Amino acid sequence: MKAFIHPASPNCVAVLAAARELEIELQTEVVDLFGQANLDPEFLQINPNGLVPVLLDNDFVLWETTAILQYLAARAHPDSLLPLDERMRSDVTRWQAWSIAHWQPVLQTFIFENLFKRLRGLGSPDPQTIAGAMPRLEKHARILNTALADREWLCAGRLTVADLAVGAYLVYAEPAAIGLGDYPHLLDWWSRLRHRPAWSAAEAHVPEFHA
Ligand SMILES: N[C@@H](CCC(=O)N[C@@H](CS)C(=O)NCC(=O)O)C(=O)O
Repeated sequence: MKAFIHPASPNCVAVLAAARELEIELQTEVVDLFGQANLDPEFLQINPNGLVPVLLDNDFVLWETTAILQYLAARAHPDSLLPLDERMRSDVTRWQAWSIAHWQPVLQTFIFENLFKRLRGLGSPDPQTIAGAMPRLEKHARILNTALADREWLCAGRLTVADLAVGAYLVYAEPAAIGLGDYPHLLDWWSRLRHRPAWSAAEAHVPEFHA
């Protein structure tokens, strides 16, 4: 299988970590997002959204990280990162959906304001945007922290693609100054996740940005 990726992409970190956890040999091709190669007509044929990651399994083209993570898991080792049990699998899907709907958008706000604006010379963070996003960050960090209070992993008593999906954007928590000190269970879980060899290897290619 092959994946179109970019090393700075949190979603790609999740996909690369999943492949390593599942011992899938994934050939990778970097799409130069900074040079807008994702908008080239050839790439738009592969993903009309012009986004990475994209997975290719022979003639099957799959975009959207949620789908890619589930596909890799189901293909490689059924009942590992994606449980077969219907309730457990739905719980995994629930956290992936929650991540897309609530968690990633609020983290993206902080990443854009506190990190990418600086990197791209777009000016200082907008205090009103940050203040407006803070209640959403607190609400969702609290939900995640509470869910993790009595367990090591989000679902099924083991690592699943839910952890990979929810963890993805935290690769930028520090350089984007996303304060998570009030959420000890969340931080313990994040530390467990990022210290797994598969995750560390996937994250190793993320450029180092400093706060
Ligand atoms: N919903 C998509 C989002 C993918 C996405 O936002 N990819 C980013 C990198 S993490 C990207 O390709 N950005 C390029 C751009 O916005 O031009 C998914 O979950 O795969």
